[in-house]
Amino acid sequence: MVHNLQLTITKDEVFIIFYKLDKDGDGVLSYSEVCDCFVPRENEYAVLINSRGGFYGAESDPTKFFEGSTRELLKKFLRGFVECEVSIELVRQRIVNKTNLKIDTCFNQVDKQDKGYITLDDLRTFLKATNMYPSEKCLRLFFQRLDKNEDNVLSYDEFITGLSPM
Ligand SMILES: [Ca+2]
Ligand SMILES: [Ca+2]
Repeated sequence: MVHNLQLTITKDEVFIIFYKLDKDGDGVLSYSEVCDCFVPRENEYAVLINSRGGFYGAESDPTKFFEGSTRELLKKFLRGFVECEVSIELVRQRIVNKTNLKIDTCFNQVDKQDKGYITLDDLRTFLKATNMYPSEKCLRLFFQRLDKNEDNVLSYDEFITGLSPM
């Protein structure tokens, strides 16, 4: 990919992309895991991209796939993706190092009824109680980010893994 797109990227950054995309943590990226990365979270846009026809040209050289402008956007996307993940990682490290916060205590704070998992409602209620009112969209994106197996609840493991440094 690096050679193909002539993208400058470090080993750590590749690791970060891989770690984020490998949802089931089996060490390989499946087709659907890769697709997930490029499909917008907003349903309206997801439908647009998913209903678009595929590229089934006869081109055998992968460096010639996609138009120049699409390739530039792809590079921009990957760069942005990495930068975003890196800054999130820094926030996670700061949370743990500076505030001495115990993430398992946090889990219990959000999971008020001791269900052993966290729902979107739990998270909303918790944030409200701490005077934080994120937009519904932000709240959902954050929740989806942590909900790796997409069953609409955050297990203890998902919560801890999502908020702990790598
Ligand atoms: Ca995988
Ligand atoms: Ca889950």
